[in-house]
Amino acid sequence: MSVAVLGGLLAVSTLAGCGGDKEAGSTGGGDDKIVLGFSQVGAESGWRTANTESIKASAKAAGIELKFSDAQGKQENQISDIRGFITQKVDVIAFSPVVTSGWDAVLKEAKDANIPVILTDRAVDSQDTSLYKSFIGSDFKVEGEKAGEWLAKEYEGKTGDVNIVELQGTTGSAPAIDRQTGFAEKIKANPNLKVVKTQTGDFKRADGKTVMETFLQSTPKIDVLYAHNDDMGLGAIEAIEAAGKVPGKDIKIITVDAVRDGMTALAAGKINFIVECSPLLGDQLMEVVKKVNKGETVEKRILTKEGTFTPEQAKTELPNRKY
Ligand code: GYE
Repeated sequence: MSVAVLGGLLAVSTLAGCGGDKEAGSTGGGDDKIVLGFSQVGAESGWRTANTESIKASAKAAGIELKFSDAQGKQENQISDIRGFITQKVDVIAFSPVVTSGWDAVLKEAKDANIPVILTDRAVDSQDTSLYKSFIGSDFKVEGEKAGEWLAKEYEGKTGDVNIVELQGTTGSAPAIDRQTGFAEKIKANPNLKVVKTQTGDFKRADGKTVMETFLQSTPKIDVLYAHNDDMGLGAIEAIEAAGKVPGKDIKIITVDAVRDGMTALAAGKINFIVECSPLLGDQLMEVVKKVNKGETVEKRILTKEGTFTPEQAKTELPNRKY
């Protein structure tokens, strides 16, 4: 396996047979422009908004005609979007699967129609990986591990129970599954670190707030909140403050994404640690769209490069933040 840096993204090359079954410039909008059908999850978070903007801007810059649809968080909408793109004979289909399971039938329909599919952001659990050409996005398990490592270090050598509550992302989505697993693996060496409550907040700020309210009511001693994204963490902060507690002090907070609102709360000390997850996938997606449209072989897995931030680092980074 080779690893290369491509335009700020890491490409892990397994070169699974991707080319050949699609002719250059075939079908689509009737002129030379590539037509890309993109089915987006929805508009649930700041991350998603930045991701949508990135895809739209990059398509424009690349001269690709984008047919964009917003599935409003529903898998059935994504499936009908994809079927619509097949009927319209777009050149390439890309989508960010809301959940991991249940895609095989529609992906098979796209394959039978000879339309290449690219996954962006989130993974599917299909065993048949020939159903898509490439998967561009983050390693969510590593993100969970980074969150867990920070916490394990924070409580290293200390005694007493540490009660952790977890706000999970959308149930059944790749980031919710992997961020939970990676985190759990890294904290298990210290038996003091206990996840006492875990519940979905659907990656949304409003849900993060209401679920945190119930956590606060049912669990008198909460030491740590691990939220699978900034938005849920920000909603939870409102609930924590309303309960008369100080976020970042009475309750330590770890989130994932590092969008501007999250970084602002981190710089203010209301969040203690953020694991970065970049939504800027547009340019890389358009490069891969052009290649698969020509029938070229592409990297099967393209990994986003990302870091982590402490409050001090957030202060330095904030003026440069693009999303
Ligand atoms: O972390 C969250 C969004 O799939 C990586 O979805 C994405 C996640 C992101 O709603 O904010």
